[in-house]
Amino acid sequence: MRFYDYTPAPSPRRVRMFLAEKGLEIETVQVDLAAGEEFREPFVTLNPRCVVPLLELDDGTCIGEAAVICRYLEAVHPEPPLHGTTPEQRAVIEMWDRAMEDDGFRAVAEAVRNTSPAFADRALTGQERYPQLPELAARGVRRTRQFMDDLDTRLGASPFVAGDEFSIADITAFVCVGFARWAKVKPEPRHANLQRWHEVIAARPSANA
Ligand SMILES: N[C@@H](CCC(=O)N[C@@H](CS)C(=O)NCC(=O)O)C(=O)O
Repeated sequence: MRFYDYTPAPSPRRVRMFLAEKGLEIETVQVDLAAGEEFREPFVTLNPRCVVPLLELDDGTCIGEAAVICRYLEAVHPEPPLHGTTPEQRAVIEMWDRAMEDDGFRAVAEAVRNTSPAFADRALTGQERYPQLPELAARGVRRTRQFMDDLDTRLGASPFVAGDEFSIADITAFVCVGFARWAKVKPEPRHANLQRWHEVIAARPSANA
């Protein structure tokens, strides 16, 4: 099994945190996104969508998408469970994990990719060139602020994102809060619930992954 990573990028960090929580160490290959290696061989053949993370299994099967890679790793290494153990827990955790990705990751990406000179004409991932749209950047910042507000509200009702236990949804949310700094959005002092939760997650060894 081989993990294709790029240390500064947020999406593979979700997988790194997940691996650390599971106590797993696997062969890791850095794909230098700053140098455009995602568009070149050998990576482009492994993943024509040109994004990391990617997990290559021993039989050559390639699995993309951070959430799906984590789901696979959970299936082959169930302990400790990070996706719940009962059908109800699994559904609730999956629901929150998707919400963190849709409302958080996509919002920050919308802001960053439509602003940063590093993404000029690359407002979306992949080989097709898309121009940056300033209105989308502004909307992304607004959505990211809303994400922080909603996360704070949720964490006022629940110790962890998906309930009483730490789960994959906390990993996704935690990495997203860090990613939001790229859009110059940070938790505000008024986000007391979010701040409390953030300190708890940051104290876990996996937070350094
Ligand atoms: N939905 C994908 C997103 C993957 C993604 O956007 N990865 C970024 C790094 S965070 C990437 O590889 N970008 C390459 C590029 O911008 O060309 C996932 O969750 O894995």
